[in-house]
Amino acid sequence: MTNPGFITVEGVEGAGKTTCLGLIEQQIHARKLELLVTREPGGTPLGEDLRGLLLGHQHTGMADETELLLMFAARAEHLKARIEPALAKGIWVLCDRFTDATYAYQGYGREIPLERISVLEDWVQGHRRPDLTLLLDLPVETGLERAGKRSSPDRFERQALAFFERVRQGYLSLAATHAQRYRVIDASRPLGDVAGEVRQAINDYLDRHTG
Ligand code: Z5A
Repeated sequence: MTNPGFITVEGVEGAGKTTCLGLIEQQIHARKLELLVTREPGGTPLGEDLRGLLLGHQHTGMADETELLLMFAARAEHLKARIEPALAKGIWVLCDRFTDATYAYQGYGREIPLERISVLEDWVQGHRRPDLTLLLDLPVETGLERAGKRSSPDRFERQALAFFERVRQGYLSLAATHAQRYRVIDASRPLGDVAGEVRQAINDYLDRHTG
Protein backbone atom coordinates (compact mmCIF):
# COMPACT_ATOMS: atom_id res chain seq x y z
CA MET A 1 0.00 0.00 0.00
CA THR A 2 1.38 3.47 -0.88
CA ASN A 3 1.17 6.07 1.87
CA PRO A 4 -2.05 8.09 1.66
CA GLY A 5 -1.74 11.81 0.98
CA PHE A 6 -2.94 14.69 3.14
CA ILE A 7 -4.12 17.45 0.78
CA THR A 8 -5.28 20.89 1.86
CA VAL A 9 -6.97 23.71 -0.07
CA GLU A 10 -6.46 27.33 0.99
CA GLY A 11 -7.30 30.85 -0.15
CA VAL A 12 -9.09 34.05 0.83
CA GLU A 13 -12.89 34.02 0.96
CA GLY A 14 -14.70 33.36 -2.28
CA ALA A 15 -11.58 31.92 -3.95
CA GLY A 16 -13.55 28.86 -5.06
CA LYS A 17 -12.28 26.32 -2.52
CA THR A 18 -15.64 24.61 -2.06
CA THR A 19 -16.11 24.33 -5.80
CA CYS A 20 -12.59 22.88 -6.31
CA LEU A 21 -12.89 20.42 -3.41
CA GLY A 22 -15.72 18.68 -5.28
CA LEU A 23 -13.50 18.27 -8.36
CA ILE A 24 -10.58 16.92 -6.35
CA GLU A 25 -12.87 14.45 -4.58
CA GLN A 26 -14.03 13.08 -7.96
CA GLN A 27 -10.45 12.71 -9.19
CA ILE A 28 -9.30 10.82 -6.12
CA HIS A 29 -12.33 8.52 -6.24
CA ALA A 30 -11.66 7.90 -9.95
CA ARG A 31 -8.31 6.36 -8.87
CA LYS A 32 -10.24 4.03 -6.53
CA LEU A 33 -8.62 5.54 -3.46
CA GLU A 34 -10.50 5.86 -0.17
CA LEU A 35 -10.92 9.47 0.87
CA LEU A 36 -12.00 11.52 3.88
CA VAL A 37 -13.24 15.00 2.91
CA THR A 38 -13.29 17.37 5.84
CA ARG A 39 -12.85 21.01 6.86
CA GLU A 40 -11.41 23.39 9.42
CA PRO A 41 -12.45 24.76 11.73
CA GLY A 42 -14.74 21.75 12.14
CA GLY A 43 -14.67 18.15 11.02
CA THR A 44 -15.87 16.68 14.37
CA PRO A 45 -18.98 17.38 16.49
CA LEU A 46 -16.89 19.43 18.95
CA GLY A 47 -15.02 21.13 16.12
CA GLU A 48 -18.27 22.08 14.39
CA ASP A 49 -19.55 23.61 17.64
CA LEU A 50 -16.31 25.60 17.92
CA ARG A 51 -16.75 26.65 14.28
CA GLY A 52 -20.18 28.05 15.22
CA LEU A 53 -18.58 30.13 17.99
CA LEU A 54 -15.73 31.29 15.74
CA LEU A 55 -17.78 32.28 12.69
CA GLY A 56 -21.02 33.36 14.38
CA HIS A 57 -21.77 36.82 15.68
CA GLN A 58 -22.46 36.06 19.37
CA HIS A 59 -18.82 36.75 20.40
CA THR A 60 -17.78 39.52 18.03
CA GLY A 61 -15.28 41.01 20.52
CA MET A 62 -13.41 37.72 21.07
CA ALA A 63 -9.71 38.29 21.89
CA ASP A 64 -7.30 37.38 19.09
CA GLU A 65 -5.57 34.90 21.42
CA THR A 66 -8.90 33.21 22.19
CA GLU A 67 -9.59 32.89 18.47
CA LEU A 68 -6.15 31.35 17.91
CA LEU A 69 -6.53 28.85 20.75
CA LEU A 70 -10.04 27.84 19.65
CA MET A 71 -8.69 27.15 16.14
CA PHE A 72 -6.06 24.85 17.62
CA ALA A 73 -8.55 23.26 20.05
CA ALA A 74 -10.74 22.31 17.08
CA ARG A 75 -7.64 21.09 15.21
CA ALA A 76 -6.42 18.92 18.10
CA GLU A 77 -9.79 17.15 18.18
CA HIS A 78 -9.89 16.84 14.40
CA LEU A 79 -6.41 15.31 14.20
CA LYS A 80 -7.01 12.87 17.02
CA ALA A 81 -10.54 11.78 16.11
CA ARG A 82 -10.47 11.83 12.31
CA ILE A 83 -7.33 12.80 10.40
CA GLU A 84 -4.74 10.59 12.09
CA PRO A 85 -7.00 7.50 12.27
CA ALA A 86 -7.86 7.90 8.55
CA LEU A 87 -4.21 8.24 7.46
CA ALA A 88 -3.26 5.27 9.66
CA LYS A 89 -5.85 3.15 7.79
CA GLY A 90 -4.49 4.20 4.38
CA ILE A 91 -7.34 6.66 3.71
CA TRP A 92 -6.46 9.88 1.88
CA VAL A 93 -7.50 13.14 3.54
CA LEU A 94 -8.73 16.24 1.70
CA CYS A 95 -9.19 19.20 4.05
CA ASP A 96 -10.79 22.60 3.32
CA ARG A 97 -8.22 24.80 5.16
CA PHE A 98 -5.72 23.72 7.82
CA THR A 99 -2.88 25.34 9.79
CA ASP A 100 -1.76 27.55 6.90
CA ALA A 101 -5.08 29.36 7.44
CA THR A 102 -4.02 30.00 11.05
CA TYR A 103 -0.73 31.50 9.89
CA ALA A 104 -2.56 33.57 7.26
CA TYR A 105 -5.55 34.82 9.34
CA GLN A 106 -4.35 34.84 12.96
CA GLY A 107 -0.67 35.42 12.09
CA TYR A 108 -0.58 37.80 9.14
CA GLY A 109 -4.21 39.02 9.48
CA ARG A 110 -4.47 39.55 13.27
CA GLU A 111 -0.71 40.08 13.57
CA ILE A 112 -0.10 37.47 16.28
CA PRO A 113 3.64 36.60 16.14
CA LEU A 114 4.18 33.65 13.82
CA GLU A 115 6.55 32.01 16.34
CA ARG A 116 3.63 31.55 18.76
CA ILE A 117 1.63 29.77 16.09
CA SER A 118 4.62 27.62 15.30
CA VAL A 119 4.86 26.50 18.95
CA LEU A 120 1.18 25.46 18.93
CA GLU A 121 1.60 23.75 15.56
CA ASP A 122 4.46 21.60 16.87
CA TRP A 123 2.63 20.82 20.09
CA VAL A 124 -0.76 19.92 18.57
CA GLN A 125 0.43 18.28 15.35
CA GLY A 126 3.80 16.73 16.16
CA HIS A 127 5.37 16.12 12.76
CA ARG A 128 2.06 16.06 10.85
CA ARG A 129 1.98 18.57 7.96
CA PRO A 130 0.01 18.52 4.69
CA ASP A 131 1.72 16.77 1.76
CA LEU A 132 0.20 19.05 -0.86
CA THR A 133 -1.45 22.46 -0.48
CA LEU A 134 -3.35 24.16 -3.29
CA LEU A 135 -3.54 27.92 -2.83
CA LEU A 136 -6.34 29.53 -4.83
CA ASP A 137 -5.06 33.08 -5.14
CA LEU A 138 -7.06 36.07 -6.33
CA PRO A 139 -7.52 39.78 -5.58
CA VAL A 140 -9.30 40.23 -2.27
CA GLU A 141 -12.06 42.41 -3.76
CA THR A 142 -12.95 39.74 -6.33
CA GLY A 143 -13.16 37.03 -3.66
CA LEU A 144 -15.29 39.11 -1.29
CA GLU A 145 -17.61 40.07 -4.11
CA ARG A 146 -18.11 36.41 -5.03
CA ALA A 147 -18.61 35.36 -1.38
CA GLY A 148 -21.03 38.28 -0.83
CA LYS A 149 -23.27 37.14 -3.68
CA ARG A 150 -23.52 33.69 -2.12
CA SER A 151 -24.32 34.32 1.58
CA SER A 152 -24.45 36.97 4.32
CA PRO A 153 -21.03 37.78 5.86
CA ASP A 154 -19.68 35.69 8.77
CA ARG A 155 -17.58 37.19 11.60
CA PHE A 156 -14.41 37.06 9.44
CA GLU A 157 -15.99 38.48 6.32
CA ARG A 158 -16.80 41.67 8.27
CA GLN A 159 -13.10 42.51 8.60
CA ALA A 160 -11.63 45.52 6.76
CA LEU A 161 -10.09 45.11 3.32
CA ALA A 162 -6.59 45.70 4.77
CA PHE A 163 -7.01 42.58 6.93
CA PHE A 164 -7.72 40.42 3.87
CA GLU A 165 -4.80 42.00 1.99
CA ARG A 166 -2.48 40.92 4.81
CA VAL A 167 -4.06 37.44 4.71
CA ARG A 168 -3.51 37.17 0.95
CA GLN A 169 0.11 38.36 1.16
CA GLY A 170 0.61 35.99 4.11
CA TYR A 171 -0.55 33.04 2.03
CA LEU A 172 1.80 34.06 -0.80
CA SER A 173 4.74 34.23 1.65
CA LEU A 174 3.85 30.79 3.03
CA ALA A 175 3.73 29.44 -0.52
CA ALA A 176 7.19 30.87 -1.23
CA THR A 177 8.60 29.44 2.02
CA HIS A 178 7.09 25.97 1.46
CA ALA A 179 7.40 25.92 -2.33
CA GLN A 180 7.86 22.11 -2.35
CA ARG A 181 4.36 21.40 -1.06
CA TYR A 182 2.44 24.41 -2.45
CA ARG A 183 0.81 24.86 -5.85
CA VAL A 184 -0.43 28.42 -6.38
CA ILE A 185 -3.38 28.68 -8.76
CA ASP A 186 -4.64 31.95 -10.23
CA ALA A 187 -8.29 31.74 -9.13
CA SER A 188 -9.32 35.07 -10.68
CA ARG A 189 -9.85 33.33 -14.05
CA PRO A 190 -13.10 31.73 -15.23
CA LEU A 191 -14.03 28.58 -13.34
CA GLY A 192 -13.23 26.27 -16.28
CA ASP A 193 -9.61 27.49 -16.38
CA VAL A 194 -9.20 27.24 -12.60
CA ALA A 195 -10.71 23.74 -12.60
CA GLY A 196 -8.33 22.66 -15.38
CA GLU A 197 -5.28 23.75 -13.41
CA VAL A 198 -6.56 22.14 -10.21
CA ARG A 199 -7.10 18.86 -12.11
CA GLN A 200 -3.59 19.06 -13.51
CA ALA A 201 -2.03 19.69 -10.08
CA ILE A 202 -3.90 16.76 -8.52
CA ASN A 203 -3.13 14.41 -11.41
CA ASP A 204 0.58 15.28 -11.21
CA TYR A 205 0.55 14.57 -7.51
CA LEU A 206 -1.39 11.30 -7.83
CA ASP A 207 0.89 10.13 -10.66
CA ARG A 208 3.93 10.70 -8.47
CA HIS A 209 2.46 9.22 -5.29
CA THR A 210 0.40 6.22 -6.36
CA GLY A 211 1.61 3.17 -8.18
N1 Z5A B 1 -10.06 30.44 9.61
C1 Z5A B 1 -9.09 31.06 10.39
O1 Z5A B 1 -9.16 32.26 10.62
N2 Z5A B 1 -8.08 30.30 10.89
C2 Z5A B 1 -7.97 28.97 10.70
O2 Z5A B 1 -7.04 28.33 11.20
C3 Z5A B 1 -8.98 28.34 9.86
C4 Z5A B 1 -10.01 29.11 9.36
C5 Z5A B 1 -8.90 26.87 9.61
C6 Z5A B 1 -14.08 29.83 7.55
O3 Z5A B 1 -13.48 29.31 6.43
C7 Z5A B 1 -13.28 30.97 8.13
O4 Z5A B 1 -12.37 30.49 9.13
C8 Z5A B 1 -12.43 31.68 7.11
C9 Z5A B 1 -11.01 31.67 7.67
C10 Z5A B 1 -11.18 31.25 9.09
N3 Z5A B 1 -12.78 33.03 7.02
N4 Z5A B 1 -13.77 33.47 6.55
N5 Z5A B 1 -14.73 33.93 6.18
P1 Z5A B 1 -14.34 28.72 5.22
O5 Z5A B 1 -13.33 28.14 4.32
O6 Z5A B 1 -15.41 27.86 5.69
O7 Z5A B 1 -15.08 29.99 4.63
P2 Z5A B 1 -14.70 30.88 3.44
O8 Z5A B 1 -13.28 31.15 3.20
O9 Z5A B 1 -15.55 32.04 3.71
O10 Z5A B 1 -15.06 30.00 2.21
P3 Z5A B 1 -16.09 30.35 1.16
O11 Z5A B 1 -16.66 31.71 1.27
O12 Z5A B 1 -17.03 29.20 1.21
O13 Z5A B 1 -15.25 30.45 -0.13
P4 Z5A B 1 -14.80 29.36 -1.13
O14 Z5A B 1 -15.17 28.00 -0.69
O15 Z5A B 1 -13.37 29.64 -1.41
O16 Z5A B 1 -15.62 29.75 -2.43
P5 Z5A B 1 -16.82 28.98 -3.18
O17 Z5A B 1 -18.00 28.82 -2.24
O18 Z5A B 1 -16.34 27.79 -3.89
O19 Z5A B 1 -17.14 30.10 -4.24
C11 Z5A B 1 -17.74 31.32 -3.85
C12 Z5A B 1 -18.70 31.78 -4.97
O20 Z5A B 1 -17.92 32.13 -6.12
C13 Z5A B 1 -19.68 30.68 -5.43
O21 Z5A B 1 -20.88 31.29 -5.75
C14 Z5A B 1 -19.02 30.12 -6.69
O22 Z5A B 1 -19.94 29.61 -7.61
C15 Z5A B 1 -18.30 31.34 -7.25
N6 Z5A B 1 -17.05 31.02 -7.96
C16 Z5A B 1 -16.10 30.12 -7.59
N7 Z5A B 1 -15.07 30.11 -8.46
C17 Z5A B 1 -15.38 31.04 -9.42
C18 Z5A B 1 -14.70 31.51 -10.59
N8 Z5A B 1 -13.49 31.03 -10.97
N9 Z5A B 1 -15.29 32.48 -11.31
C19 Z5A B 1 -16.48 32.99 -10.92
N10 Z5A B 1 -17.19 32.60 -9.85
C20 Z5A B 1 -16.63 31.62 -9.08
